[in-house]
Order: sequence, then structure tokens, then C-alpha cells
Amino acid sequence: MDKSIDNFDDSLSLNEACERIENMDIRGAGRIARAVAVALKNHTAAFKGDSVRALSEHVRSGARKLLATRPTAVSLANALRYIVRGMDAMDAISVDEMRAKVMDLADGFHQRSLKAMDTIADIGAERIRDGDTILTHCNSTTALGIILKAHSEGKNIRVIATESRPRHQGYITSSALAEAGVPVELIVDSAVRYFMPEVDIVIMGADTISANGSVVNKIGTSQVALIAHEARVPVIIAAETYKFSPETLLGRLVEIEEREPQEVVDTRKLPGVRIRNPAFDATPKEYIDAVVTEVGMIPPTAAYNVIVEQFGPTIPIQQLLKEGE
Ligand code: RUB
Repeated sequence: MDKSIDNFDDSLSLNEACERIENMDIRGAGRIARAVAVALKNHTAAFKGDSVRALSEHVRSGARKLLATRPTAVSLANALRYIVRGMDAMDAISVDEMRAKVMDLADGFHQRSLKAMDTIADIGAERIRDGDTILTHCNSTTALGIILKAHSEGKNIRVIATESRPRHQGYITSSALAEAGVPVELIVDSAVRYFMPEVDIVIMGADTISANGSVVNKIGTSQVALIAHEARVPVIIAAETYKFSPETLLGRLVEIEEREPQEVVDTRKLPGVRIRNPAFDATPKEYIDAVVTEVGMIPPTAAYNVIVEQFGPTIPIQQLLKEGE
């Protein structure tokens, strides 16, 4: 993949990134992680002080602001973790050297993210056969990468995309597919069971995968997976390894973001009614056939191994970013 899949450029500032992630102009777990890396790089470049300790604190304080923008996608925390741990591992060096190396780490994460999506597209496309009908939910660039790869290989495929209430990310998915020449049909979320008999494979993305193999993704993902399971349709999750959560190894639960009621309905029309708007849900591993990562197609039960191999000993992100660490 190249940078054109993102809706921000190399000049993205820390404040701009925070604002655009919060208001969901920059959204989707992978894109959020890449935006955070670019913003932290620019924040690092702007450091004017003269001590390594002050630079370390400058990077950490920027990272804390970025961390506070959206709670569920662990990719955000993992991008910060990658950069800050790399910074902490540096031997005593000058401010200039450290600044340059932190910026390299941010670039490294960015490149790694784009490359991971290519590898996932290659691996995932192997599972798509000529003539398949694929169902996808919400808008996952990683899942879309697989579908577009299969299409570019000349496979004759058809996609059913859910609308994904309340923010309608399905519009983004369906128009991207239509633009690429992939036959696509948009359905309301509640029509998934109606159409499942026509579906050969379900492909969705992930915001976070926990150590027990549960996949946290856009609200409704677990219903899609349950319906697919009932119909014996395989469910594939496309997720880079930085979407696995090291903190779940420490017993922490993934925080599910609940957004404003106004996204669901004009609340003035329903006085006295409490509107609930969770943005994500968790799908248990039993309803997932495989997770496609850049290190291979794995069962969800292999999440523990991925976390240990990719992240080593777990330090909670809040501790890693604490002042004076
Ligand atoms: C987006 C969503 C996507 C994942 C994976 O939710 O649930 O499926 O983030 O996306 P939101 P990607 O719109 O609330 O951010 O594969 O692009 O990382």
C-alpha cells in the first residue's frame, strides 16, 4: 500500500491529529495508528530544548495527548508504544541524534504498517475463490485490501457491504469497491441474516484482538459473525499484529467507546428516551475461523503467541508514557 490510502499528509501536526481522530475525520484502526506516528514525528521535530530528558518528556507528553483521543483501537497505543520503547532503548546520545532516531522510529512504524497491509492482502486473497460472494462490515482498509487484491488477480467476485449504522462507514467501503470496478451491493445492517445464504466468506477488520482471541471491531461485527457461524460461512479477520493487545495479558478489558446519542438520532425527537451508542463489540474466538496477519493466517487462539512474540514483556501504556519515566 502507499500513503494515498490515508487522508492526511506528512505535515500532520499533533493538535490536528488529535482533533481529526476525535471527530473521526481520521478513522479506522490502521489509519489512526499511522496518523499518530506521523503526528508524533512532527511533534518530535519541533522540539527546541537542549536536554535528552526534556526531549523524552516532550515525546511522552505528545503521546499522552494522542492516547486520549479514542479509547478502543489498540493500534493507537501500540504505535506510541513502538516509538516510546524504541526511544527508551537508546543509549546516551545527543539531543540531535535522539530527535533523528525517534523520527526514524515513527517512519519505521508507518512503513511497517503499509507493508503489513500488502502482505495481508496477498495472504487473504488466497482464500477467495473465483465466483465468491464476500460480505464485509464497516470500513476496514485491511479487509478491503484483500478484496481488491482478489479482484486484481482477475477473480470474479461480488461484495455485500453493510451500511454500518450509525456513521455509515459502509458508504465508504461500497463506493471504494464500485470505483475499483468490483460488483457491490449495500444492505442495511439488519439484512445480514437475510443475505447470508448467498455469502461464501465474511471478511472484516479489527480494532483490537485480545489475548484470548476475541476480536473487537465495529458494533455489529459479533452479530455478523454469529449469523455466519449459524450458516457455516467462514469468518476471516484482517488485522496487522499491532492490533493485538498486550495489555489484555495483564487482565485488562478492552474499553468499548460509547459515542454521543446524537449520532443515532436527533434526540429532540425522542424526549425521555435514553439512546445508547456503543461503537464496537467483541466477537468471541469461536465465531472466527482465521485471522490474517502479516506473519501469516493464524487461528484466533494464537493471539497469545503473537502478543508475546511481537511485544515481549508487557508494560501498561499509561506507565510507559508517565512523566519522568
Ligand atoms: C472502524 C472499524 C474497522 C477497524 C479496522 O471503526 O471498526 O473495521 O478499525 O480498520 P471506526 P482498518 O470507523 O469507528 O474507526 O483495517 O482500516 O485498520
